[in-house]
Amino acid sequence: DGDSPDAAIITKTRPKTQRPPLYKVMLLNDDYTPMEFVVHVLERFFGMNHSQAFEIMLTVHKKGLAVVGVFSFEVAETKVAQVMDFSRRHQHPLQCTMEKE
Ligand code: TYC
Repeated sequence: DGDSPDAAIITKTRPKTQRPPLYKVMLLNDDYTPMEFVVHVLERFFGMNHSQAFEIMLTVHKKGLAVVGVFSFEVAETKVAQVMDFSRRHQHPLQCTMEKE
């Protein structure tokens, strides 16, 4: 009789896409690690070319820290361990940490 509106109810769902959490890997500044060593670390473990690596190293030097890459948990953890191990073996105090994005 016209008193129940028959407008279609939109029930289409938009399932939440599950993305794995990402982790920022950061390098911290210190007063002792040589600039060239940091540049080398960025080239070796983060696949940067020399000028990218130099630029990021200077950002860390001036700002105190910088994000050097964003990775899955496992990859981030490996990068941090590699940088920490490499720095320690060369007796530099360079610190590398990760943080959930
Ligand atoms: N501050 C260091 C120096 O003057 C250079 C440096 C840059 C150290 C970046 C650590 O993550 C770092 N020799």
